[in-house]
Amino acid sequence: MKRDLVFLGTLISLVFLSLLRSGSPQHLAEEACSVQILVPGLKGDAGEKGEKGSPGRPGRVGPSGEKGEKGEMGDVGPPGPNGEPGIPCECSQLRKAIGEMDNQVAQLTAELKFIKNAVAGVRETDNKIYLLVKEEKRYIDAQLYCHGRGGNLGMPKDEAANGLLASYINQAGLTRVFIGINDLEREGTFVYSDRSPMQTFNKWRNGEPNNAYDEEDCVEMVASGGWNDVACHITMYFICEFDKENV
Ligand SMILES: [Ca+2]
Ligand SMILES: [Ca+2]
Repeated sequence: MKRDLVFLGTLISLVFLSLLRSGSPQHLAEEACSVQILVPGLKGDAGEKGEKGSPGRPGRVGPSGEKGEKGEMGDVGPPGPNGEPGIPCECSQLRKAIGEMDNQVAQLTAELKFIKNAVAGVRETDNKIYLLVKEEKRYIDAQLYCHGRGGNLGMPKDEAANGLLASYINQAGLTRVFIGINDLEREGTFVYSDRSPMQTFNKWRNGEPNNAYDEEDCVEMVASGGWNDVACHITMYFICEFDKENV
């Protein structure tokens, strides 16, 4: 192919030379330029395919889309996991405080009841105050109750005191109450609850004290003012007495 081209080029050169020799010098010069311009070389064969180019730059960001409509509310989600366990509190102090307050409330309630009883009506002599307590208690608890308030179970040591207690019981509509007499320490030897011995004065009912069932070591007064020994573990109302000088 190249050889053919060289041949063709040589042939064209020869044609030019023959034309130059046959024309005027000026004409020849113009002819030479014209030929060179007007006659391009033959088209060459297509070259080999080039290598793939580098990727182009990314395009511009497009405009924002239109705002969509608000969707409907979703369903309620499932419950979350359990939280971590709390820190244990120092409860022992609180429990102790609450326990103490409970005790105080109980104590105040008892005091209030005592005062209400007292306001409801006491009996008094020149040197004594008697209080009928309308709470059923065993002898020992009744004695503790009176002691706790600075007194004793009622101890009728003469006719006047005994009569006063009897009327107190009657006016309250009661039939019996504990009074402060017992033979707990020595069977058959009755003493007052302040440990003072029995004197000649007594109001034993007929046939009493009989220590029935071998268990009667405490004493009740009945509405008539008479005394009877009874079991200490039974419960009934009772009368407290207080020395005025101690109140
Ligand atoms: Ca007895
Ligand atoms: Ca008896």
